[in-house]
Amino acid sequence: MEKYGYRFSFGPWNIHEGADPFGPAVRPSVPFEKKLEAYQRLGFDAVQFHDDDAVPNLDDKPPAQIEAEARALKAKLDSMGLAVEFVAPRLWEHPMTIDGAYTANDPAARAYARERSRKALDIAQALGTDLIVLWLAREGTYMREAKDAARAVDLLVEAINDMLDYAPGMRFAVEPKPNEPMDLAYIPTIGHAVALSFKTKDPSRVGVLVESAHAILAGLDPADEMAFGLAYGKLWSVHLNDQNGLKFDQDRSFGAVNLRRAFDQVLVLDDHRYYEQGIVGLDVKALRTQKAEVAEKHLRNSLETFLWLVERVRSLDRAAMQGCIAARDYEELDRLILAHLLRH
Ligand code: 3MF
Ligand code: MG
Repeated sequence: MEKYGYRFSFGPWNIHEGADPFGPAVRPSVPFEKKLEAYQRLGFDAVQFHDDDAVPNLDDKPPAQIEAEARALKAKLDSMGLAVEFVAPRLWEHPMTIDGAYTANDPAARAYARERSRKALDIAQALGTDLIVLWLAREGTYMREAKDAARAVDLLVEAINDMLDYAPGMRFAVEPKPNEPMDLAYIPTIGHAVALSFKTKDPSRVGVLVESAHAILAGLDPADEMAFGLAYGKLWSVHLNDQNGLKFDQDRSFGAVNLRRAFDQVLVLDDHRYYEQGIVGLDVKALRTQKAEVAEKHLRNSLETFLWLVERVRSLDRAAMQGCIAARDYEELDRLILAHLLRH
């Protein structure tokens, strides 16, 4: 398969049992080893990890054991030719994070979050990646009056500064999402994340991850969110997927809802040579209706759609496009793009 210089990744959570808030699992769990085989079978290059995907139950393990398990995992991944894209501290399941992690009102909860983050950094270093992703899942409110939203920004900066000090070789990509699980998140967009980075002690090591669905849920265009990150040299990862309007986070296959919106994301990534700096992550979930034996097709489809769109981007008649732009004939430009996508 021609990959146009791109490398691809997903996380073990993207092969999923199909449970949702209203019903149980509908497919058996796929053992981690089997998931790793799927990466190879589907043509992926790298794995994304939550800290406890890499080292299960890490809250109950001493640092030496955490490091030994992470090193054993790294050896296995090396033997399979798989890289590690990033590690993300999972700060949204433990009882200590019920009311938030870095921004919890309870100082003991904030201390837990920092301690857990240091463990995630140890794991990332043992796995040989320099990238940490911070999805700030519970950093926000259900009840606006319960917290001071200005102080929350300072608490986030303090927490990131702590990680910057702890691991001087590591970079941090903030993954904004406006809602879910919280009603209102403190860092809902890429603009917020970029601003946050400049309040930390080393902005050169704090960047962003754009997830298509999260941008759409914020009422924004994912391609423009990517462009904003690129303009600051801070787009260090992407979670491509799709989303049908302002609903729950759907993690639909890339391009499945709005092909032109997907094209625009590939256009901005390709024009700005994203393939030279980052891996294309696909944060997609199989539909709950999908039977177990075909519950990987969302990954195959998303990767293939991305590559089809790279081909469409690179074969676009740029002179004709520039002609439309110069003439300010945007209806003609509209037709040119649609005709090109539809191969007319
Ligand atoms: C939630 C997400 C998360 C993050 C992941 C890595 C479970 O909407 O997108 O996926 O991407 O935790 O940061
Ligand atoms: Mg994501």
